[in-house]
Amino acid sequence: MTKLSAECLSGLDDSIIRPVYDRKAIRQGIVHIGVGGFHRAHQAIYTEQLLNRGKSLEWGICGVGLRPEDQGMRDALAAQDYLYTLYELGDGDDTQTQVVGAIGDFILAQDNPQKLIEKLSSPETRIVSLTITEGGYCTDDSTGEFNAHLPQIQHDLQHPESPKTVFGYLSAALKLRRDRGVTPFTVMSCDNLPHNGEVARKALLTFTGLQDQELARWIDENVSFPNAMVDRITPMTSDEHREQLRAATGIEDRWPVVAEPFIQWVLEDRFCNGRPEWEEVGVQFTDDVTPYEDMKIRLLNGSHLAMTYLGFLLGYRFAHETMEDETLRRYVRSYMDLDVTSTLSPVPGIDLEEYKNTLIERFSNREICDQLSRICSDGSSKFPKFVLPTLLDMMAQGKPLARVALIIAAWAHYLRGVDEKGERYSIPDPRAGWLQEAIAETSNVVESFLGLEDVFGKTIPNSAEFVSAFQLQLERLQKFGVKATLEMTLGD
Ligand code: CS2
Repeated sequence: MTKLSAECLSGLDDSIIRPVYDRKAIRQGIVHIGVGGFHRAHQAIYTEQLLNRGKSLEWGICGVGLRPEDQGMRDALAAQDYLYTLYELGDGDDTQTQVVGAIGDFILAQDNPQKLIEKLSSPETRIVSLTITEGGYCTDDSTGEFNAHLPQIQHDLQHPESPKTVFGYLSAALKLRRDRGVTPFTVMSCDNLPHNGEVARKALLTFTGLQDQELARWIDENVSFPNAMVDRITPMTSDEHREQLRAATGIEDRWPVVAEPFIQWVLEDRFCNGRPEWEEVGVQFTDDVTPYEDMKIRLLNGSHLAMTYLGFLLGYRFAHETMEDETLRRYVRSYMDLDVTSTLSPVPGIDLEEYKNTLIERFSNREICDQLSRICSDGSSKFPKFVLPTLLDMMAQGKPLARVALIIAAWAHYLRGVDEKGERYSIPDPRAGWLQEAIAETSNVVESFLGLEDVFGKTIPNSAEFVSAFQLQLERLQKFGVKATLEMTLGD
């Protein structure tokens, strides 16, 4: 067994890809906030590929954790010279192991907020990228407005020298850059939100404007916020994954990342302070990412929600199990074909039929063991981005709503916290209490649940057609269970 470290690299098996560049010579042009599995399987890999070609040597990555929980990742990476293993698992013979060196350092904000502000202000830092989850942008889904009243935002407005949120840090660093005459960095969101760059921009400008209007104006004029579509299915790393990696390769890695072979990134080319030559390693640059992000978020992330709550209620715990269930698989495919597709504009260079076939194959990947609990998490933030835009378009088109209503009814049913096998589970959502209170209103659950305005907005609960479709599906689930409801829905 080999504990992963810089020293052990040369002794690894020849089949394992590893950094072939001098890590000490790399400068850190990118600071990435939110180093989870996804960043390490996606942006860091594109960047690593460039470094391995001897290119973009000024674009190494410094990881940042803003939350106390990020200490685990920092400690794991620090103990192994910030190296980690990407364990790529496909259903065929496309397994690949790669030790990645692109992340060269990691700052845990709570250790020293000032150090982080200085790092972000350094002229060497030219891109600040983010994976802070869909909910991390503190934006009200029903209005699109920044939620300035949140306690952590209020804290940052009152204590600009020791912030807690991403907006406090970005704002403090950009102020220093402006005052010192340093070119600002690009803010690059890599989260699954429609117009993620635009959302990041609006949040940062609103936050900053509450402190310093002139700084907000300067940011507006000088900082760029490219929109991006990002894609790679990345399960949570489990102990089984760690063990599997160890058994197959001899590498003992405290926190490897497992991912499918598929990877995609479509990115707007708007960088105010330069960027790596990512186009050389497969990133597609475009002027307008909208058709790509609509396609990806509505078809992939939306279908994930379509399969996950129903699958979990049936007692499945992994994505591939839901695809092995004929009825569920047919339901997911018909949601894609009959509901989502008509809401999409043509996507340059992409054949949607083929795209959807590939999605079903990707969801069926048995090797990565993608957890439904991961996909079920944070429903209150995911629905407004992944499913409700499709529903609103379908309502406007006068389409039948039974299939899409079932996704939402399944979520409501799942929130009771017990599956059809009688197994109890907790709800992985920061707003779990609030959601569960709404579905506990047994006298009028439809009204109380769809009345959650932060999630559903105003138009959806006011549609008599949708409300009755939702009510019917919820009643079916309660009376007849998931299987029969699916059969009835497919026959509707
Ligand atoms: C998933 C995504 O969290 C979710 O609900 O749909 O994490 C998904 O796996 C990625 O967006 C794939 O790119």
